[in-house]
This record gives sequence, C-alpha cells and structure tokens, in this order.
Amino acid sequence: MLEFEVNDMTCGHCVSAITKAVQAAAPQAQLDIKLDSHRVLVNGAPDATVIEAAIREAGYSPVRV
Ligand SMILES: [Cu+2]
Repeated sequence: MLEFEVNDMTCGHCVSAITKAVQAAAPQAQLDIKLDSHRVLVNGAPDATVIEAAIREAGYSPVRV
C-alpha cells in the first residue's frame, strides 16, 4: 500500500479531483481517501511516482509517508 499526506486536500471537491486524477493515471488502483487526516491510501498501484505525479498535476502537494 502507498500512503500520501496531502495537506491541501481540504474538501469534497479536492477528494473528487484527486480520485479522478489517480484513477486516470492508474485505473487498477484502489483508493481510500481520508479527508480528516489528509491521507490518500492507494492499493494495487505499481508505481508510487505515477500516483504522486498524478496528484501533483491535479494541483495538490502530496508527500509520501
Ligand atoms: Cu477542496
């Protein structure tokens, strides 16, 4: 499992933007987003770099934890 802290993910719109971006980059990935703790958990994605880049390109600042 990959885990990212995304502190600028602050509302439902952010969650949906990040979900779409990650699903576009890695269609096989399973996402578990925890808005309260600003965490994005990703299962089934082979490459953390791809996920991190997708979140960044959506306009957010992920930090791998
Ligand atoms: Cu938002």
